[in-house]
Amino acid sequence: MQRRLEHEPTMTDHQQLVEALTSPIRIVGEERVTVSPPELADLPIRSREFEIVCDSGDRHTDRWQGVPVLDLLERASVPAETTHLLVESTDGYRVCIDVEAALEGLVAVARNGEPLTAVADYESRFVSAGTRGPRTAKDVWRIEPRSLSPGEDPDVYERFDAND
Ligand SMILES: Nc1nc2c(c(=O)[nH]1)N[C@H]1C(S)=C(S)[C@@H](COP(=O)(O)O)O[C@H]1N2
Ligand SMILES: [Mo]
Repeated sequence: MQRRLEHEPTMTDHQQLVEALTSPIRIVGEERVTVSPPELADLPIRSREFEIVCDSGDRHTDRWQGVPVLDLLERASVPAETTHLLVESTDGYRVCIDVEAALEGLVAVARNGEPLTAVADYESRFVSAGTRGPRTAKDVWRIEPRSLSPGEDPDVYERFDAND
């Protein structure tokens, strides 16, 4: 199946993006599913612009290309009461993101049309609107919907000390 990334004249072909993905992504919803690299390659790739807020307060707007988080979650039946997503990286890094923001996000494999493997030392990155830089987890391997009670602090589910 031939697909195209919208609005990205510099985008290298889809095949190159897909071949860059070596690691499956596990989705732990009501069902547990593992989406293998070939299955990831069969999901639509979308191009979306996000503003990422750095720790320093700087803001960067880039156009990211990747697999919509929603498309991944739909494979695993996400409970209606979900409030947050735990997004875990292969290095043990873990972030806890408000589900409303996360569902509009991508597991990106390219930035501004350039495959991440070509411009960085990671192959995927979780990105969503307004997400602070430290919460854009690289090399995503697991996504788990969680239902936090009102007033519960999402930060306690996170692990930032994996490395930087
Ligand atoms: N898996 C993983 N993702 C990560 C990190 C990490 O250590 N591991 N560091 C985070 C932090 S603290 C920042 S500021 C950004 C850095 O992104 P950059 O390399 O594009 O500057 O990635 C974030 N994503
Ligand atoms: Mo950071």
